[in-house]
Amino acid sequence: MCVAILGQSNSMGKVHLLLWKFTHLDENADYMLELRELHSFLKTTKKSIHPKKCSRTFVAYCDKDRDHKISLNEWYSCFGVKGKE
Ligand SMILES: [Ca+2]
Ligand SMILES: [Ca+2]
Repeated sequence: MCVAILGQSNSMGKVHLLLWKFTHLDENADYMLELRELHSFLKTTKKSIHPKKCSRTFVAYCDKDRDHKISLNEWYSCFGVKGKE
């Protein structure tokens, strides 16, 4: 299950970890995660999943405004964390 990666991290320091991961994955530093950038994340997350297929599922699940990119807010809400007000 691709969605299983979402429950991977514990609540302790989750926001901090997510922010670190986001900026780490955001190679071109535009504060949006594209499919290409998510591939490397999914590749390192679990070897048994198919990166291509799962990135699509991940984006479809998290991309609320359907621009095929994950913003920081979408990233947070996707992992069950509320973005900073
Ligand atoms: Ca980016
Ligand atoms: Ca989006």
